[in-house]
Amino acid sequence: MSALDVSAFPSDFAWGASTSAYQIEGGWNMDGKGPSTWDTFCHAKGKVFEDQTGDVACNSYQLWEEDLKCILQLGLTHYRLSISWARILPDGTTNHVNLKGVEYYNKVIDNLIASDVTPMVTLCHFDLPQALEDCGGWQSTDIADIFENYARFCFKTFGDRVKLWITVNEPYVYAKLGHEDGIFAPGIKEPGISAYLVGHNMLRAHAKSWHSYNSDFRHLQGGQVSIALNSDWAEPLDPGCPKDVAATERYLAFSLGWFACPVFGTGDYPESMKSRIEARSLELGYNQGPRLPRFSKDEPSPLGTADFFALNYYTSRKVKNLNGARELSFTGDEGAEGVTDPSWPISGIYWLAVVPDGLRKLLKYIKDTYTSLPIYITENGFSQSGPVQKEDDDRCTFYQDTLQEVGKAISQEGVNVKGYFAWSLLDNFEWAEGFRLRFGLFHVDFSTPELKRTFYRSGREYAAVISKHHSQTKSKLV
Ligand code: PNW
Repeated sequence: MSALDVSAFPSDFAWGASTSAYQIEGGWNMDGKGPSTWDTFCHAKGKVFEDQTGDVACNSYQLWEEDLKCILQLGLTHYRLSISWARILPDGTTNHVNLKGVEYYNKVIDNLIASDVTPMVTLCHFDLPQALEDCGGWQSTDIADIFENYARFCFKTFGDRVKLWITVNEPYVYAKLGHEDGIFAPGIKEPGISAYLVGHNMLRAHAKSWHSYNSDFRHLQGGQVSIALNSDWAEPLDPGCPKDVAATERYLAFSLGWFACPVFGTGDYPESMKSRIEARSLELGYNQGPRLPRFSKDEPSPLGTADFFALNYYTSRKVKNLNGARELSFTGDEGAEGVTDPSWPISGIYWLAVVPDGLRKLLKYIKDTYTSLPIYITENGFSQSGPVQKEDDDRCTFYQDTLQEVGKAISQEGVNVKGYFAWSLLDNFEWAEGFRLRFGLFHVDFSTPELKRTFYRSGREYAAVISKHHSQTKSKLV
């Protein structure tokens, strides 16, 4: 990454790395933690690669000090972590607080701040308390108020020190992979129905929490709250084919637009989503009410409920029109299929085509379509599978090319990018793929109980980028 021109990045640019609780913490039943949907999902056989689990993962619950060393070696200005909801509220409600869990996050947050690292904290990164799943989980209307209570508890407990909050991570992924495809926890397969309901309740939960923060905490704490949205960049497979062009618009509407339009656009779902889903319900004779729920006038609107845009970007797609699906399904409603371009290298896993300039295009699209608010890239990364390569030149090239595109988005497209968080600080439990995919800037040796962390070359080079930017900024000040 030494060739990277860092002059495009503003002096207060946030250089970060991200993790999530279930993927790194382990200690799945330690010190009073309640189980989450991912504990349940992994303990059922046949769901995850080789039936691996996050029971121990990187054991960050006990080895936090080792993670902190990694953060300091990288010279990060920011670190994004998530709170395990069931670690602090074992049954998901504030009826019972697990003080040991609260102590753990107090230690993490205090250590970060003492080291001059700004924490960004996600409240729910896929791991819903199982007790809440047992009452309908994200499909239940009540979840929005329960989440709001949890969010208020976190604002009250940690908000004196945490100033950057993400309510929900990637509602698209948890809704679609968890309730349409059934390949993520909670493993529900109800195509064309549940994902829309789950997404809706996540938006309601997010909006209520933002409003709570805005009215009761902002004046005291002065922080910011957002929701992390994942999106591919998409272009028509055949730009000369109007059907592919329209399918591409739908592809973006059904992923980014699903959540960005209510929060940053019109306050409602994208028109194409509403009309397609309604038309297909009619066509397929579905008459049990609207599949895409409507926002109630009696609740706070989702519009404007974000203080910055949080984007998780991994890959891009060429999109072609898809028609004729005769069964209810999200993809049938979407009427679009994303494919990879043969010229794009694949990183570790089939879906992860490496397309750095897609990030620049997506950033510009967000600015032009949704908002001029600052954007944090809250996740972006490159995975390895197969034999470990500590000298991970491919990943180094990936980060250099991607950061170059972020720099161009700032200097050439005028996008207000405030920060970049690499996924991930450490190799960790990559959901249904288990430990076979490695996204870390630090390698973790999962074969020994010490779970030793050691630098990948990409980690060392990322540290050099941060320090180069830092010294350039300092010399400008002199
Ligand atoms: C994101 N897919 O999830 C998550 O926020 C991280 O927890 C995760 O480790 C990271 O991306 C890398 O995968 C995704 O299958 C998980 O398309 C799976 C998919 C997309 C995003």
